[in-house]
Amino acid sequence: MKKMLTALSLLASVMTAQAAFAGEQTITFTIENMTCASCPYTVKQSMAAVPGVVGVDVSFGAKTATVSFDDAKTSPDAIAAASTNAGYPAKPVGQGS
Ligand SMILES: [Cu+2]
Repeated sequence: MKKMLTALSLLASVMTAQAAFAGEQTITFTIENMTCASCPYTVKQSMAAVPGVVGVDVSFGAKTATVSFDDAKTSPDAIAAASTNAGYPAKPVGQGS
């Protein structure tokens, strides 16, 4: 019971935080084909070029890219497409394959 209450209050605080940053979301993608240390740079540049993207953090080790974006200006699909078109297929984490 206590655990559930903790989870609920955590959820409430997350929702409050999202309201404070209306429109800005963060999503993590898995990135394929990153084979050398300069690949993350290419992925970052291609994602950052999408209008509405606020920030990109690419991890070469984890093969992921965490992207902050304004959901009024772009979408996860558009961001993934930018990386995919650059030769690095991107898929949102947690949405299967
Ligand atoms: Cu490379």
